[in-house]
Amino acid sequence: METNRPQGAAQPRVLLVNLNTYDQPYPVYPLGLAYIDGALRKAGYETRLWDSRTSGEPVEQCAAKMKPDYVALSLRNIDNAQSHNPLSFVRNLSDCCSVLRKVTTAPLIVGGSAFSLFPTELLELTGADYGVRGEGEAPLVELLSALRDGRAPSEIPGVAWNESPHDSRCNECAAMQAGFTAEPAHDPDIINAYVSTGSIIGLQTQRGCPLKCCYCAYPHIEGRRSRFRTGAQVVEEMARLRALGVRYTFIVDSVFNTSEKHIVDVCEAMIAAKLDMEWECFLSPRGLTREHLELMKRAGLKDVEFGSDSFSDPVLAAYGKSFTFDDIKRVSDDAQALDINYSHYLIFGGPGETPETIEETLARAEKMPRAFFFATLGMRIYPGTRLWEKHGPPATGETREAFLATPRFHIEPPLTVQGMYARLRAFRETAPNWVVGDPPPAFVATMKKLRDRGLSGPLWEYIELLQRYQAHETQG
Ligand code: B12
Ligand code: SF4
Repeated sequence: METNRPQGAAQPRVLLVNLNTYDQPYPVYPLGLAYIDGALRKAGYETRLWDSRTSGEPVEQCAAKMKPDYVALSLRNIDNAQSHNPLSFVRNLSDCCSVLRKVTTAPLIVGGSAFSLFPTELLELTGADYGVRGEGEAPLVELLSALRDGRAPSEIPGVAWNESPHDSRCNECAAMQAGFTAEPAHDPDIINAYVSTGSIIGLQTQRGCPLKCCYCAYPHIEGRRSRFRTGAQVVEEMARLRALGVRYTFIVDSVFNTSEKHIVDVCEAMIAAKLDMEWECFLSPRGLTREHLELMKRAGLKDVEFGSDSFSDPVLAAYGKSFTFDDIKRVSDDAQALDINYSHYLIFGGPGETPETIEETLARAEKMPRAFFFATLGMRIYPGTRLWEKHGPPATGETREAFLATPRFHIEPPLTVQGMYARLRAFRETAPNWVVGDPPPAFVATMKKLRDRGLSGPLWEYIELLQRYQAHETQG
């Protein structure tokens, strides 16, 4: 086995590892690791990012050459969150840890949104040494300095460690999570490789969501208190991305419209900067006015993903949403009037859903002919949510691991995944603007070809066109 630290090295070295190879709806650029990279460089570390998609060599070869002092692995997805076609990605992390152990004695440290959901379980399962839950920049820098100084890391907020072989522990995140402590470090080659596959590079303008939808893990991952970047900071990053060839970006905030002041600050800065960049984002129908949408459109907003969940008021209330169907209809009409493409994300089968409320949602969707719809079947049960308290281990007495190993979904009886899938697929036959769960393989292949030819953006109009053509072929 190689020794970790090369003789005479000035700066400690950190190998950053992005394991995400899932390509639906397209390969996703590792923005979280870019933030970690930025924070480590700012703190004086030498870094190198190994990306499962774009690095030409196996991770163990990269580690053997680099001889890192620490390895920081990012786990974005535990699974694909699709109840009718579940896929788990946990094994990738365990396998990667095993191969790395053969070539380096550097501590293996895991973080990322998926890791944050099951930190102690994932630490045990993968054999990694440490983990960081939630926002990673400040805790990781603190953890590395504790490890270098020989201090116990068990006092650091958000850090997970192995107390003994079968006793992994994780500290709560700091009550006032720090927010943005460094700018993300973007590697031009990696950005370029993602852009050339039609991927949409992410950009974050805020962290945290103060709302309490019954199933949503975002506040658990990012915290409840909103932390905002200024319009000037957002535009500075946009300009950097623009210089790297990015023309369209995805604002990855859990919800972009949490604060009117923030919308105005960011959009006005974008308008003044005249960057010729387009973008999309998640919006909540709650409190969203036509003036907000108009301002966002002037700032480059092209496509909106509304986290609507259902078009039935009793279901919206049971899901803990803070708006009604009237709000959804109003913001849809506004987006349409302003000629902004928009889609609704819908979750079928959660608490309060019945066969009748499903039909109500479908009937109301028909009244929005220019919208696109993304349907998820069943509600993934995540720790830190009300759904977890009611239908997860605290209520059923099962282990937390059981909800990690195989993705678990709540489906309100008497509904079933198969029944809902059949109903929605039948509905989709006459509604090509619907995507139900993951798209079929033939369809994925065509979308990949389009993206490889340089088409960027969400491509919803192509999805609709392809499905229209497919339906025509089937009839013919
Ligand atoms: C935006 C988003 C999307 C966008 C991405 C757009 C884009 N072009 O980037 C879209 C809509 C395409 C999408 C798709 C999917 N998504 Co998504 N997405 C998100 C969201 C809201 C934000 C992700 C993000 O970019 N955050 C900003 C970055 C900066 O934060 P971060 O990655 O978490 O990194 C921070 C920390 O995690 C940590 N960190 C990260 N890595 C590391 C490593 C180390 C060593 C350390 C110490 C720390 C650390 O520090 C970072 C900086 O603070 C999250 C929910 C959330 N609020 O986190 C879900 C989320 C990540 N998505 C999720 C899922 C499931 C998916 C899909 C599988 C859904 C689907 N079936 O289509 C796909 C998979 C896409 C893919 N190919 O990987 C799940 C993952 C959980 C799970 N079940 O596995 C999440 C958590 C949502 C949820 N359901 O709770 N997604
Ligand atoms: S679903 Fe959206 S609004 Fe609701 S808690 Fe999650 S991020 Fe916040």
